Amino acid sequence: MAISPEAKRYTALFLTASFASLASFAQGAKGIPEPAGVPELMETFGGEKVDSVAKWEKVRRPEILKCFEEQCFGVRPEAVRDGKRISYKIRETNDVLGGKAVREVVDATYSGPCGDYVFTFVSMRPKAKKPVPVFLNFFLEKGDLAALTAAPDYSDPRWPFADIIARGFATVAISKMAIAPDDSATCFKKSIFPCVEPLSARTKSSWAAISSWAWGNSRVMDWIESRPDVFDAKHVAVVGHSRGGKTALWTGATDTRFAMVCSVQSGCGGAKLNHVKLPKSEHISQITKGFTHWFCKNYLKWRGKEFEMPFDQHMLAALVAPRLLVISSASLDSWAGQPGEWWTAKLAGPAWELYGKKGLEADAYPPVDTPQFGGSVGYFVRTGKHSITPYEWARYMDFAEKHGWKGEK
Ligand code: GTR
Repeated sequence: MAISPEAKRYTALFLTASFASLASFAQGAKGIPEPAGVPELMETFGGEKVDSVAKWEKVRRPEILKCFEEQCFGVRPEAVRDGKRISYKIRETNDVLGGKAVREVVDATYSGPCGDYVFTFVSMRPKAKKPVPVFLNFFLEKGDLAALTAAPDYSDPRWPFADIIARGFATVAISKMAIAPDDSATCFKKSIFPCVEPLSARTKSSWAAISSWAWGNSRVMDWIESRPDVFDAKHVAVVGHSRGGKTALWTGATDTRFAMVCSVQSGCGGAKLNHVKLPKSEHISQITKGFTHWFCKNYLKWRGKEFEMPFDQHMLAALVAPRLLVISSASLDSWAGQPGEWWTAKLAGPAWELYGKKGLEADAYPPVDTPQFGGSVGYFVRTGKHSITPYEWARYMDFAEKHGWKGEK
């Protein structure tokens, strides 16, 4: 994948910002900036109070979803709204991890109005006697699936499948590259997009990369559901780091079959609240310059207008209710705006309360490496920099087990 000069500048900016504030949040709770003017979660855009599950599910949830579609991630064309145009073929099956697990490489074919599109994903499951929960890894693998599919013993700390299998869970990984390449030059050309509709049909609210990646996650979910003999489709988590974390949130928002969503350092456009001043963090003006292909064009109009936005990321997070949600940050990752991520977790809580559940059970920003896992919304900040590590994976499995997910070896 060619990296544009713009993207290189952007990466440099990102690194500088991260290192400039090493100390900012290492010491914990006190002194995190307070948000101002946050849009009311439990009030409709028309000003009506939302005080019941019925009102939430019939009015507020759909209008928030529509708002994020039209203003942020884009609206999907009719021809990708369901999984009906897809077929799956297992290309390869191997025994892995000394015979403890089975690996399958799956080719999915989407037959669109404008052409066929084939994408591949990889599944690893323990040789268990009953169906097991699944952790879907939306993976930021850059090599167009080469590493994922090349060798059965492939290993990567960002996808510690041996640890996942050891706890009796299955895991499936799909690369962002499988659905749409991550650069504005080719994203809409050499991808799922032209098989769905002609490029000339695109408008300011058309779906973009993040929406297409989330769509891919849902198609993996279809496949998981089609294998009730081995997978427990009622317990599937979607995990994603950074741009993958934004994708994980949008996956959970648009597809309620996912029982758990894990957003890892997803920052701007993901879990970072906009209505809070965090000068060292990424803002909409920056993200839409470096990564125009992630969002719909309407999103550009919010550049520099964060405090005027009638919607914010706590509303996106609330779309996951009443299911499980973990938002996590890294101590050195101020570019992702850690306190803004905590505020999103906190302010989404009333959606869980409607269902008689608890959101984030915490009143202050936590010290590092101290998960706040009391409610159905969890939060933690890991010591270290912007990445997903086995630490994150272990915490997500802890959270799942705490909520009754059972592995089986
Ligand atoms: C950064 C970008 C973030 C984040 C990240 C990533 O450069 O500014 O929004 O998504 O990349 O995906 O690693």
